[in-house]
Amino acid sequence: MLVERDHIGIFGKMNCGKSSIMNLLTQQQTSIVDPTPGTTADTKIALQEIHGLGPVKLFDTAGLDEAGELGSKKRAKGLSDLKECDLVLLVIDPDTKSFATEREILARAREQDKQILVIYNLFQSSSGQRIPLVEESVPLLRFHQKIGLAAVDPVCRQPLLNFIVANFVSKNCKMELLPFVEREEFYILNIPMDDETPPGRYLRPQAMAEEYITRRWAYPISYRMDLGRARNGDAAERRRFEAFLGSLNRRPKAIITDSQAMDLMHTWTPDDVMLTTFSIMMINYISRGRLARFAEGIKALDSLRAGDKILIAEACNHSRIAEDIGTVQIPRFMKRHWPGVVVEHNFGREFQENDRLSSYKLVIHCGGCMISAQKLLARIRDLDSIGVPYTNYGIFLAYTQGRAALRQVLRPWHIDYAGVD
Ligand SMILES: Nc1nc2c(ncn2[C@@H]2O[C@H](COP(=O)(O)OP(=O)(O)OP(=O)(O)O)[C@@H](O)[C@H]2O)c(=O)[nH]1
Ligand code: SF4
Ligand SMILES: [Mg+2]
Repeated sequence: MLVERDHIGIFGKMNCGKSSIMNLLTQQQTSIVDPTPGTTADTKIALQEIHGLGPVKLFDTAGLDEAGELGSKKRAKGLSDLKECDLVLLVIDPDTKSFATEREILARAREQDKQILVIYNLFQSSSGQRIPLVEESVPLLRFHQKIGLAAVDPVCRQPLLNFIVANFVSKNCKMELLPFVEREEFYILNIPMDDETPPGRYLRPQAMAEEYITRRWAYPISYRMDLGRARNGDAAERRRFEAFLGSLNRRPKAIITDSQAMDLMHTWTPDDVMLTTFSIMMINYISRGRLARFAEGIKALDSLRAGDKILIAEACNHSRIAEDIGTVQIPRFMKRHWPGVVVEHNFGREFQENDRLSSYKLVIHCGGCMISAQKLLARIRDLDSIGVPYTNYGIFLAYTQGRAALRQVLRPWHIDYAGVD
């Protein structure tokens, strides 16, 4: 497997201790450390192997608050480096007065869906007491994990490394799209097509599943279900499916279905064949293996009361079709089962700026088929930090078919859904 270097950038004001953090991480005098503000001019780069993370490229940047012409050149360089980073280490000296620079770094890094960890550099042991005041002045800081340490003290190296390893999701964390796939076994991809299905290509999750299964020397078989006929109770449509299964000389290991066909597939799938959905596969993949958290989130539905609010969040502004999941199917289901619950929507990027996030009892996130892991993880981190549960469309659509259906689609992932019956 190609191992990519994670880019870790150290950002902050002049003299907050960025270069000291660089030297702490590299265990040598990589950068010049000096009390003169603006000591680091050009970004200093170090290539390093971090135990538990693998190879990383460290960027020690100039303070972004320097005035004057040289200052603005340093700033432009720093901001361009920020774009390249996977992880932003925001170094803060809590004893300083203004936090405009920190506010700006945070806003830009969040805007770019960067992972962010906050390092309070405690010049004196009492400086830690000021952290709540800093957080009051820059409320977005509360969304990010933090550590307090003294950058010039070598004993702080291990706690800092532990902190980074525990909180940073590396690009190199190996993710299997369908971990249950076995060599030389059959896997059925159930792809209902309708008039709006674009010709010429499969949707991204379908194409990814097909490629993944093939690459593992297993056999993907596409099946086109006629949803309309099947829902109208046309017995011939079910017989066609059974005949198709019967024509294989052995049982398929699993069926991966479009979530929209869950109402049929959860009863049509034989007991000895596993069932899951493309949407569940994708959310697990893009969230870097956090499917269990999304499955856990759906339980919040069980304790909803009239007046509670839930948020339907979609990551992009895709064109909406008549039976759109977010605007039609979920609100209709909610109205039927929880008539007093308020359903709100959040489309596009502004989710990150939604300052009412903590008022929701549950966030139902879209399939996430078109967004990056960074973007989804940024959203998840925000919700985790304020304790708001979340689930996604795939899990929700399985849930609407009953708890047995939900258990069925989670089983291939070894998630034992023990919902309240
Ligand atoms: N006592 C104490 N001094 C520190 C600590 N961290 C940094 N310093 C001192 O603060 C000064 C600035 O540290 P640097 O690491 O150079 O800070 P910087 O953020 O890289 O500064 P610029 O490159 O100028 O932006 C140096 O004199 C360091 O020795 C700390 O935790 N405790
Ligand atoms: S499910 Fe995919 S297309 Fe729909 S809003 Fe989310 S990312 Fe966009
Ligand atoms: Mg420096």
